[in-house]
Amino acid sequence: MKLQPQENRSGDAKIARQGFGRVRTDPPPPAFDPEREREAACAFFERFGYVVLRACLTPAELAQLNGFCDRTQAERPEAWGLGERRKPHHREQGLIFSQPLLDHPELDRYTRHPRSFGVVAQLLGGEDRARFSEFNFRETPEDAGAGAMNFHHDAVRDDRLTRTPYMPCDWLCAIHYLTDVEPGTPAFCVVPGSNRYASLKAAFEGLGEAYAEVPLYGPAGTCVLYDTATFHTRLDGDGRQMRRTWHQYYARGGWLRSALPTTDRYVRAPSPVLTDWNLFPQRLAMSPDPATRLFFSHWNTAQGEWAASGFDPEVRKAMPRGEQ
Ligand SMILES: O=C(O)CCC(=O)C(=O)O
Ligand SMILES: [Fe+2]
Repeated sequence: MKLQPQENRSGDAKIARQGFGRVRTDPPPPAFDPEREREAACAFFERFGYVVLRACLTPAELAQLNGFCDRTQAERPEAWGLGERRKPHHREQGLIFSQPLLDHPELDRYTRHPRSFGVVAQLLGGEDRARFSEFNFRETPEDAGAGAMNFHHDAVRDDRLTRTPYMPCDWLCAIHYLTDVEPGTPAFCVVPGSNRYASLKAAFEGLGEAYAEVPLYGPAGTCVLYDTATFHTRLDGDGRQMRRTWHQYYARGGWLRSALPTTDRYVRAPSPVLTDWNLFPQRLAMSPDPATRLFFSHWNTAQGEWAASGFDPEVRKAMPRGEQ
């Protein structure tokens, strides 16, 4: 599997393959203990739009998740895009297993993981305000080459640029490293404070001296939380070494008072759905436990139709990533 290199459109292609080439590794960003240093971790996230959390998976959990990836790559290669036909959503990503929760209840306990979930919930306005959006595993395999992924933000709401207060954010993503991430491997990389800007170029100009592209290194088990509005990329390593990750997106639930420059009578609705294809399995969407049902309550229209069919496997199969 080789990555298809992208053209540097977000930054300046004359000076760098990714972004503006202002990579800063010194000093490394702090890594917080999510339980003992929860307040400091949240304060850091509020200031910079991301935070690194230390030792969020035990060796046993890392063994379970890596074992899951190894096993499913062997038993269901098409689920990872390893089969004959690579699907469009696999092309620039490396390998991705898009919807492992659908068929694997042994993963349920990770969706509100006790190490990171306290910080996640606080950043979204409280335990009763955190909602599930998406869960997947990814791998940049050995010898994949350089992908030169562009700096980008994930889903955003326009009001982020003007609303007061800014927090809680609309969505946040937790990336757990399942393998060690260090110079030479691909690394998740952020531009701190860039969530207040509409483009990477605007962040480069607006942040001035503070503009930096910061690769986040850490051993397997490290968790990175980022506001989906923060500019980020997968910074290439040496093109030979691999990296495996678990990505989970959360959304903000409930209604919230806020202000815009034009009105102080603004109310933020629950975050819209993150994708139009992501499905939640019946056992979670229709859980007898009210807190679990609320956590899995952000349904898109595909989910609504699937639920209306009584979670018919044929309906699921007809959806673009229903089986892979
Ligand atoms: O894998 C990474 O390090 C970044 C991935 C990413 O930004 C994305 O898929 O949206
Ligand atoms: Fe992204």
